[in-house]
Amino acid sequence: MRIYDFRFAPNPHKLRIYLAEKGISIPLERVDLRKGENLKPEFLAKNPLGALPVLELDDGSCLTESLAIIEYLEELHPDPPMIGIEPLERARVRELERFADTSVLN
Ligand SMILES: N[C@@H](CCC(=O)N[C@@H](CS)C(=O)NCC(=O)O)C(=O)O
Repeated sequence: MRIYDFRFAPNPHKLRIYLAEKGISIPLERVDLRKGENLKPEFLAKNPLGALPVLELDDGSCLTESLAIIEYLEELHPDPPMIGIEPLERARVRELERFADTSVLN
């Protein structure tokens, strides 16, 4: 696995915070948004939207949404739980994440 990342962008930052809190180590590969590296054909082949973060799996396939990446990693590494255990708790975490994404970061 590897993660395509850019230090100064909020969605990649959210994923890096999650990885740090979980203690998960995945190699990070920098894609400089300021230089437009996300618009190069090699990167667009991984995510046609040209957005970060991207999790590339060992078979070369890619996950391209930060929340989907976090939930995938959470299912692979359930301990310690980072998005709650009980259904309502998990819904509250998703609610807050969506609120931050749509109302704070935009
Ligand atoms: N819904 C996506 C949004 C991804 C996104 O918008 N990423 C921004 C950085 S925070 C990006 O790469 N933008 C491309 C650009 O600025 O050209 C996610 O949560 O992963």
